[in-house]
Amino acid sequence: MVADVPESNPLTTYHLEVTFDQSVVEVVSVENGGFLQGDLRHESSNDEGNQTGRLIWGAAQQAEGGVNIPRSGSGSLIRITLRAKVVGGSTTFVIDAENSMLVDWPDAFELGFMVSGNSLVTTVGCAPTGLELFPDFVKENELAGTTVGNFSATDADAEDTFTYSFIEDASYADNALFTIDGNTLKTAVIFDHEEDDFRLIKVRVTDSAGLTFDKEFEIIIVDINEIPIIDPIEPQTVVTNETLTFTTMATDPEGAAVSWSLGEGAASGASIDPLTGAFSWDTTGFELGEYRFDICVSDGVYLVCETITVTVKPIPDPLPIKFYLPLIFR
Ligand SMILES: [Ca+2]
Ligand SMILES: [Ca+2]
Ligand SMILES: [Ca+2]
Ligand SMILES: [Ca+2]
Repeated sequence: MVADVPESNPLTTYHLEVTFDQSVVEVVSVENGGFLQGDLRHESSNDEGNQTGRLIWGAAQQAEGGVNIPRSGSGSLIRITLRAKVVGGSTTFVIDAENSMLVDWPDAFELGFMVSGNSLVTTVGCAPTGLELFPDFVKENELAGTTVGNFSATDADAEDTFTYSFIEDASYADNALFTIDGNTLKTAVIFDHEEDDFRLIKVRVTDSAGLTFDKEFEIIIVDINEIPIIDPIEPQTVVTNETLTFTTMATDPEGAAVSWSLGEGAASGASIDPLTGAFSWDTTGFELGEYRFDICVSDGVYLVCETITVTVKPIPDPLPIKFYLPLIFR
């Protein structure tokens, strides 16, 4: 509200009582407009005004010791910041002409308050201004349908409800790897951290009035230590009294260095190089037959074993000597 004060009757202080419909708007703050440089005296708080629909405020421009400093000219007396409580409502700020007054102390005088702009306030919905997801990560290897986190919107309209949806699917192919259930983001596939350590989605929040806010999210795919994978080992055959050798291979999904060992019950004389996976077994003194070995590999956390069979077979017979005799026909 502005004051327009004549030179002949300058202003020292004012008292303002104004009513509004507290079901339509609420008062966020009331500040000195600056025309009077003094203490803004409020006789009711914002909260009280919001409950009763009546604000009672005033200000006085005085020097130390209460000496009046009247001011003439024009300027803003008070700045009231409002927030809509309903969308599409309206209320008029009505100044109580009987109780409100402008004062050049000690003589009160009547002077009309003027409202800058329109004292009729109409409310409109505000678009959402923020969109958050918490948490925003999910572990790899979790089943499809696992909850990632919940969306929440920032919106000045206290009563609004929100819907969340994927947008720009063509540019955000990873949208298809998730679903939105209410305000919850869920997985639609099993993720592999080693394939991609994050996924990019774009989401829109739409408020009750159809106003929107869009935001891109990086969903972190959290690494889980997975077991090393041993390359398939074929069943082995060795001639008795000879030494069997072969080399095993394994890969760890995290790329960890692996170490090899033989499980319990391995035949004596058998060994495997912890670093290279080179297996060796001297079968001297062992009977013919089938032997089993557990070939094990560790990534430092998980130990994985594969059972292989080794057949010790006899020394093959020497090749038969063949004679070729001429056939004589008589
Ligand atoms: Ca809104
Ligand atoms: Ca993986
Ligand atoms: Ca992993
Ligand atoms: Ca691993």
